Amino acid sequence: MANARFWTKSRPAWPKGSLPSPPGMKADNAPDRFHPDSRALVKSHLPPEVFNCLAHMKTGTGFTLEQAIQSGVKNSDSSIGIYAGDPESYRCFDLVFSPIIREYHNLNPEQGHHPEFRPVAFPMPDPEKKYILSTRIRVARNIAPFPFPPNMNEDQRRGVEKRAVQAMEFLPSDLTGTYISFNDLAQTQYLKLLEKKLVFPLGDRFQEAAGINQDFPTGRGVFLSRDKGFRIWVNEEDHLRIMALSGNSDLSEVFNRLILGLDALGRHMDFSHDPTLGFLSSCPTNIGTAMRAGVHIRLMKLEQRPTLLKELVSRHHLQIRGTQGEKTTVDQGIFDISNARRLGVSANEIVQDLHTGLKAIIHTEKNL
Ligand code: CIR
Repeated sequence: MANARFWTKSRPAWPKGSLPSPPGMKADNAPDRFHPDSRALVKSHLPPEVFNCLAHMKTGTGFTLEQAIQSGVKNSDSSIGIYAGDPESYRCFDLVFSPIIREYHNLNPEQGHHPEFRPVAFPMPDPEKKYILSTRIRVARNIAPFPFPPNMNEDQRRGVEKRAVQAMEFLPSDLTGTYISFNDLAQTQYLKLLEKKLVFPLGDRFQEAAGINQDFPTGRGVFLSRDKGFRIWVNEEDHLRIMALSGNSDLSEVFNRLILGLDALGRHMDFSHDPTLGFLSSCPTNIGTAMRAGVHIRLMKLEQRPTLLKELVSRHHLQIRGTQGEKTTVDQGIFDISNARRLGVSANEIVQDLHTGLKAIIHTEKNL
C-alpha cells in the first residue's frame, strides 16, 4: 500500500546530531518554541532531533514545519498545536504527524481509514423530544489539488469557492438552495446573519495563528438549502464543511440526507484523500471520516453526576463539548455530545455508536 509508511512501527532511529542545522534556524531548539506550560501533542512529539530533521523541509506548495506549528507556538493552551497546509504535509512531516495521529485517534499502526458510508434506518433515540434539542452531522472535505486553508492565497480561496459553487448546481432537488458569498455582503448584513447563526464566524485564535483567517472574507461563503437543513461552509477551517441538521433526534434521516448531498458533490469534484488516513483535513484531529455527528441534549440530572456522564459518554466512544462547541462552557444543562473517533472507524459505526450511546444516556437520565 502506497502510504503504509505512515504507520511504520520500526522506523530506524535517526542518529542524534547527524544532520546539519537548517539555514537560519537554531539547532535543537524545538522545545523552546513552545510555552513551558504547553501540553500540546505537537510539543511532546517534536523532540529536537525530529525538529531538526524536518525544519528545512517544504511541501510542493512551500509549506514548512514552522508554519505548521504556529498555532501551538502562539497558544500555550493548544491541545494539538499543528495544522497541515496541504495533503502533502502529512507525508512530508510524517515524523511529527504520525505519532500525533496515533495518539489522538488512539490507533494501532495497522488501523486506518474505514470507507463505509451508507444509508441507515434506526428509530429516533428521543421520539418524545424531551431531551434532544437538535441533531447535526458534518463532514470536512478539501478539494484537490488546492492547498489547505492555513496555506492559501486569495486567488486559491476564490478558486475553491468557484469550484464549490459549480458543484452545488448538481445537488438533488430536495437540497437546492442559495449560496451566499461573504464578499457580496455588507458587514452589517454579515453580522445579522451571524447573529442568526446562518454564517460562520472568523476563526478562533488557534485558527488565526495557523493562518486560516487570512484575507477574510475573501472566498468565504455558505450554502443554505431552502429549509436550511443542509448547509455547506466554504473556506472555513477546511475548504468545505458539509452538514445536515434538524431540530429533532432523527439521526438516520439527518445522516441519509448528508450522504445524498455529499455523494452529489463528490461526483463533481475530487476530495483530498489518502487510502490510510482517509479524507485529509487541515487539523489532524479530523482526518479519516472527517465526520462529527452530534446532538444538543438537555441533561439536568446527569449534569449533577459528572463522573457517571463521563463514564457513559466514553463507553460509547463519544465526547462532550460546551453548548456552543469546542472550548465553550455548558449552559443550562445543554451538552453537545458527539463522536470522539473519526479515524479507524467508519461513518456508519460512528452514527451507530451515537445512537446506542444516546439511548443509554437518556435511559440513565430518566431513571435518576
Ligand atoms: C488545538 O490544538 O487545541 C486547536 N488547534 C484545536 C484542536 C482541534 N480539536 C480537537 O481537539 N478536537
